[in-house]
Amino acid sequence: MARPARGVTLRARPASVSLGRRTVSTWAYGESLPGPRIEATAGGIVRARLVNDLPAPTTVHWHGIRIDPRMDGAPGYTQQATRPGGTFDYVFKVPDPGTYFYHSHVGMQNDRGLYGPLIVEDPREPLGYDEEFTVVLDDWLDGISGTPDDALARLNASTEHDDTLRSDLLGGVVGELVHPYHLVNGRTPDAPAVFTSRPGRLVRFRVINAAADTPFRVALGGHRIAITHTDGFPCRPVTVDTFLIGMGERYDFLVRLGPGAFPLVAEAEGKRARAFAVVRTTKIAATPNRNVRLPELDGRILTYADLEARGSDELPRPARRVTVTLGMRPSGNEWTMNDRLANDPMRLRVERGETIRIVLDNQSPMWHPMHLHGHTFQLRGTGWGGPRKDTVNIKPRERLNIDVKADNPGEWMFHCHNLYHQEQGMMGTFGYGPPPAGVGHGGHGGQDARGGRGRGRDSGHAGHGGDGGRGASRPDKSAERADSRRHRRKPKR
Ligand SMILES: [Cu+2]
Repeated sequence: MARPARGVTLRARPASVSLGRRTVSTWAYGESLPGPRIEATAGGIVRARLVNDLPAPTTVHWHGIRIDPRMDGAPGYTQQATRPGGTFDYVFKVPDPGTYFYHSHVGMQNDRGLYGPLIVEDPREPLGYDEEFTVVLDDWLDGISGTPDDALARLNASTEHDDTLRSDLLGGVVGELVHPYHLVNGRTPDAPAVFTSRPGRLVRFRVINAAADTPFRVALGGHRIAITHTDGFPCRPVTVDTFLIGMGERYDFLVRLGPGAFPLVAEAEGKRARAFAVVRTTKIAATPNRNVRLPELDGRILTYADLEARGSDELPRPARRVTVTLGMRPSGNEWTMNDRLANDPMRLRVERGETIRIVLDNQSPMWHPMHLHGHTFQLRGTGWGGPRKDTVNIKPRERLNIDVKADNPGEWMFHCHNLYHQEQGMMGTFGYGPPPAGVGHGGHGGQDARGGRGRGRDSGHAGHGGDGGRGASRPDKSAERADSRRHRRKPKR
């Protein structure tokens, strides 16, 4: 019998939080960074009251959950942002077990402290293990080198990318900026989080990348690890030395711990920086050096081709395909999906019950972690039934197939989880049936925060197409104000 999670209050507020040696002013849920760990059981209900004590509107998005669209925290799509002083009760079922997280979905707020883990337990957990640790990774600048909004403004004023931030693994430039710190569970490497266990214990690690702009390469010194899940869903276990985790992705792994104190390193891929924690199983072992060179980081690395969904998680074969081309405008700071920006987004139209294949075609010069709300898709190639995921990394010049079963009607965001790219336009819509007319769709009074124009274009290359924007064109000035201009238009250069 599923047990409902106890109700939790998320009080979004300006706060001073300690990163270990250093205290910063930021926006957080309560005083803690990450926000409180929320636990539920698959099939159960999560109840969370958002209290907005911020000076700006905010929402909570439950990343990866196949959720009731009214509870998705996607401003302009499924609900209005909660205004300063307001509250919103998030109450929703969690259908699938696994490792998830929650975060604000307004503007750059996710690059502050507004995120936390959401762990959904399986009442029939097939894995046996002795204990589990949750590892939330982040890149941090807030309160140190200005705010994330300042960083975005600097990027918007520039057309350059930092060519020194490179990774072969990701096919070129990895990110837009180097954050001053990289964190494990809110702590810097000089005052690291310590996970205390005992030798011989079999431990499940749940790793969540909550960063805005940083992919991490993760390894545990002195151990090989068995990857068991990605994005909440189980996969056939694969033993590796290290794995890459993009923003918005999650990986679970199992490891039997040896005796000692071991570095848990999350190398900021291509950025010459790292997040660091310690896994300690004996009291006497010396604490590992935070700059230690780990051979595991250069060892056998997980690839998507290693991952296979459990048979019962296989999706039906798709009946049709649409292409989503990812691009960059010559400005260098506008990122497109099917040549459109977030303020006039592409819309993939699906019909309830069908399975479609989205061919992601990255014609832009950077990799992107693409995230679909409300669904988990399946990666598929020739002769390969890959993992179920909700966030997938795609390199420049790469094409990937993601199959989606349309079983959760609504208007859903489909976007890059590099927060800077998202704010620079890389946001589209995955919607059921004809585009909803004007405002008030979704049964929850949600306003279209991007204004009326272009609310519902179908622009999948081979989609149903043809209802481009009809019934979607009621301009709404008030909606323009709705959520702090997250999709403001750019001046022409
Ligand atoms: Cu991107």
